[in-house]
Amino acid sequence: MYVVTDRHQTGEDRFQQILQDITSEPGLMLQIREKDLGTRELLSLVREIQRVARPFQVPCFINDRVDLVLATQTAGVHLRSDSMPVKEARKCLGPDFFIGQSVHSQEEAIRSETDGADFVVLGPIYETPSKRKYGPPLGVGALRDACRRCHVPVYAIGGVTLARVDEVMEVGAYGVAVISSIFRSPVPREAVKHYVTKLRANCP
Ligand code: TZP
Repeated sequence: MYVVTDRHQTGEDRFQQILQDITSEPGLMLQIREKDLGTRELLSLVREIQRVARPFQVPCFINDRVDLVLATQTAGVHLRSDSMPVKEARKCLGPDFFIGQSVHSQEEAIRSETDGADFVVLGPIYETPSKRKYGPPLGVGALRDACRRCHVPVYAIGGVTLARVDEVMEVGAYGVAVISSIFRSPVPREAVKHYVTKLRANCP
């Protein structure tokens, strides 16, 4: 379960509270995706999140910022499709950090894998207000094709809800990446718990 942060969906206070609540749930990875923060603000947010996430060994990924990954020694970087190329990021990070990448088509997913990404996040699979700029949803058919062709884990993102977990896992997704169904949930910790239970039930 890959939870992607968006403090704009909650407000600052609740955001911190949610992170504290969910990080103790097993089975979680976090992507810190606060793209509008300046370097120093982002650095202190990462350190704050590490403080709550480290005791539970939650792997944290920083969106786009290879430099901050090195500075804070988080698990790895999450590249956008227009970030520094995977190969360049690998040169900076070496073999000991993970590199994930957001992709928006099967072709991008395969390229990302060939370039050395450790996992890809494909979407939007479903319609989502969180991200309209990538156009219409790709649908589960595209997810199925990407999962068949990629060897690295493929996470489904975009409009994923608890009710859709079975469907995306059935077509071969390794897991799901979500924003609003956690950050807009009235009880985020319970929501994470339900996701993890459902994902585990779908594991071979
Ligand atoms: N990339 C593709 S869709 C998306 C991102 C970051 C937004 C996912 O948000 P939600 O609220 O889980 O649909």
